[in-house]
Amino acid sequence: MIHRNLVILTGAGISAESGVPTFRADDGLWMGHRIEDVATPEAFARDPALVQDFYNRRRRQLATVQPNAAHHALAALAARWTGELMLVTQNVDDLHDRAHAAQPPGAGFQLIHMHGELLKAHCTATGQVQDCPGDLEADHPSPHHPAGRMRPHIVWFGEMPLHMERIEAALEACDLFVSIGTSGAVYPAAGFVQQARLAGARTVELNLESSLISDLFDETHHGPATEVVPGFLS
Ligand code: BJW
Repeated sequence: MIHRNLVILTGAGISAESGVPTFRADDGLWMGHRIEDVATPEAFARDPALVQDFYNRRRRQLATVQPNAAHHALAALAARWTGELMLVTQNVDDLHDRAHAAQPPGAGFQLIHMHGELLKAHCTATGQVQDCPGDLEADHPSPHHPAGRMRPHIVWFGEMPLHMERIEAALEACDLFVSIGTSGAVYPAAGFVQQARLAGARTVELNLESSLISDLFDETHHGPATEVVPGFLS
């Protein structure tokens, strides 16, 4: 079968070999922090300084890493793909963006950051988004509204992921769904494979090891993303 409509979901595993820690490994990103202390709206209300500091450190760390062979292989695919290709990333880093800037994608390409972006912030009063390349203070005033404060443009637990309508539409229309470097622990992203299956798509998982949802895929290929992604896409 020739595939035309492709949805690719990526998670922290695709950026691991660039030096960005994953979430659920023993030495993962939240080592030293309980997830509830940093990645919920309640945590931000309780201790904005802790939460801003956590994201400030990750923004600084992002400046020290580069896209890897897996990001570049996806960018090369997007540059040559003549059908629809939606790349949905759960990652808040900008490594896909940088890889695609180096190899401009075709007209049918969309990149969606469903869990937000580390290098953006939004106003708590209006929701307006702006670039945020550097640090934010705990009580950073909003330029958009006198009552607002700027917060990381990140989807925390209990908040609605971004662009869900566009993602659902692409899943309903897709004939190939590929999941890369995600544990299947967080919804709604972990449910995308079932939605793609309902649409009749072939489903493929590329991950270092078995994930929580490996059984739901038609095919799984295990190994580091810098090897299995270029290998699968070539
Ligand atoms: C490699 C590799 C290499 C390593 N090569 N592979 C019960 C209570 C409360 C809430 C819920 C509940 N049940 C369900 C919920 C909902 C909740 C949820 O799913 N909770 C679960 C914990 C159960 N979800 C939400 O709240 C979401 N919102 C929501 O549901 O809104 C309502 C809604 C209703 C209807 C429709 C739609 C929505 C929001 C979720 C927000 C997630 N945010 C985070 C934090 C972002 C902030 C930050 O970055 O600081 O996003 S959580 C964190 O997990 C982050 C990630 O994007 C996400 C997924 O993690 P990921 O990418 O899978 O990473 P890991 O570390 O888990 O896995 C890495 C994988 O890579 C592993 O398998 C490795 O083996 C592999 N790997 N090295 C290839 N080199």
